[in-house]
Amino acid sequence: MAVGLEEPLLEIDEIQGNSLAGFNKDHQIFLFYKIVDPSLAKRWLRYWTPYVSTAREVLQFNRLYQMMWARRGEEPPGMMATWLNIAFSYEGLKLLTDDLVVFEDSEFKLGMKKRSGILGDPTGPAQEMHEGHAKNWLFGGERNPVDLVLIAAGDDRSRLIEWTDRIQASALQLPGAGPGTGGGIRLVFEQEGQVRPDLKGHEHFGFKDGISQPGIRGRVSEMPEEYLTARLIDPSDPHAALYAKPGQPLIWPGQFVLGYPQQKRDDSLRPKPPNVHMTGWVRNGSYLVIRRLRQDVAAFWEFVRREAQTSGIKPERLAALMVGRWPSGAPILRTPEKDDKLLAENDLVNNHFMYVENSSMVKLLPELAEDQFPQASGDPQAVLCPFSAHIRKTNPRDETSDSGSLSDSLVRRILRRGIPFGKSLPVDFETGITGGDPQEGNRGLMFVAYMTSIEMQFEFITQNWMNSKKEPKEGGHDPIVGQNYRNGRKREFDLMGREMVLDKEWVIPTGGEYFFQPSISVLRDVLAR
Ligand code: N7H
Repeated sequence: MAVGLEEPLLEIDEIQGNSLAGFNKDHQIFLFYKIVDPSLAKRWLRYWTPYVSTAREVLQFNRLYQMMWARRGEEPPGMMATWLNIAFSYEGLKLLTDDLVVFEDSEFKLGMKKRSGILGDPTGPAQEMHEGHAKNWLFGGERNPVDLVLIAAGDDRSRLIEWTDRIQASALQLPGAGPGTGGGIRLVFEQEGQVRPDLKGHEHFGFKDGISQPGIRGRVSEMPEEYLTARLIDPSDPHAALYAKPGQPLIWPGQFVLGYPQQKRDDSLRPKPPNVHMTGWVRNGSYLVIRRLRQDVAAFWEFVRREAQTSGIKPERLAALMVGRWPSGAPILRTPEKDDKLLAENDLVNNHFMYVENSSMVKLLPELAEDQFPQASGDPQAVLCPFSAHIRKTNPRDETSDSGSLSDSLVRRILRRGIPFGKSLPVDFETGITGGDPQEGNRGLMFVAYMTSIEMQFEFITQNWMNSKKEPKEGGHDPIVGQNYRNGRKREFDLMGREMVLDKEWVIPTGGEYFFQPSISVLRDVLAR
């Protein structure tokens, strides 16, 4: 296909694995460090650089795993891997190199703590007691800045812990390291994340996550049609030029990794060349946003139960309207009245809908089963799915807004790689009653996202859409993650013609930072040298 031939060859031996390929592991450990002695820290980095997983390694493992899974119909036993990626805050980079003119992203340079107010977090002296105030963060806050993060991921928890223990101990074993230097680095915070054992792939409120991801354009070998993202639409269907599979638009890789062609607002087929700032040593690197979001699961479902009683809408449906998907992941627009687990499991169907246009049959490759489920009707007046439902806020798809049209929503997309942390609290979706002890454990989401402009992507979604009552379409704040720094932090949400006041916050930022995840050669030849 002519368009495909023009897609760039991605340097997957240079790009770290969690961005383009995604670790996709049940267990992850995040180690946040402060650099106390740059030359010792460099030695330590030099030692670990060969262990940093590349996009090629992760991609090949994931493909083999999926291939075996598909043929056997069950998880291939004993097939395991342990992955590692490393990223740096701007302050961390400053300690390791002088060559920093290459960074044009001023938000990255400022760091998350200084942008906390822009993100809607509680700031200023009057809010100092609020858990979400940067003074109280567990890392990245005023008292606990971080210079680098290691993300380790694996299938087996005990092996992963063994591996991260080795990483930590290794710093002290370096020649020249002593008790005073801490081996060049000091651990600021450690967070373990894990896929929920009771509800795999679901976040703590109970909803399936990680369904909607951009289809990244680009090839991974010299072969003209070996794409990073599998193309599942028959080339005779015009959708094939724009979508990898139904509901997964193709986006130029320069939105996620620096140095590649970028998405244009007005033309999805022809990209914009990368600018000069993106081609220096930042090439093959990505900005990485990590935000530890504590979730108050009991408070969320208590609100849902209370509103269900007064509105007559059943708890499960009410919560689904706040998210835009049912707990199984089935989108409201494909099944407005009730959850449909079969639809949710079918990844050729579960993301195939728009907000304005009706969805229609797409011709798939001959070996794939056709979409048998009722198609989605467009919902331009938000009769079926509220304008402010979380997924409609964060990705308005074909809805026009003050910020632009369909292709504008494509330039805002991010690559989400988050994982839950903490012990689950079981929820009965029918009644909205939560079990367990809500006080026990501290649970939430390690929000992890890759992009090439923090301002235009993560901050734009947060500030202009999730935290706004009016954009992309008037209908209140995002009821899941939106924050309102005014009005006593109360949020408002229009649900089927009723204005709801959300007087409690159930997603609270408890730490975070903006990082840059460099290419393998920059890690080896610049930062570790
Ligand atoms: Fe969100 N949730 O449980 O409601 N998210 N999110 N998110 N989120 C999504 O479609 C959730 C957060 C996005 O393309 C789903 O893959 C929770 C932040 C985007 O249609 C669910 C938290 C930001 C999408 C959740 C949280 C985003 C998305 C449906 C915090 C950005 C894709 C699964 C604790 C700044 C939308 C899916 C699309 C989907 C939930 C955080 C963004 C269930 C609990 C901070 C872009």
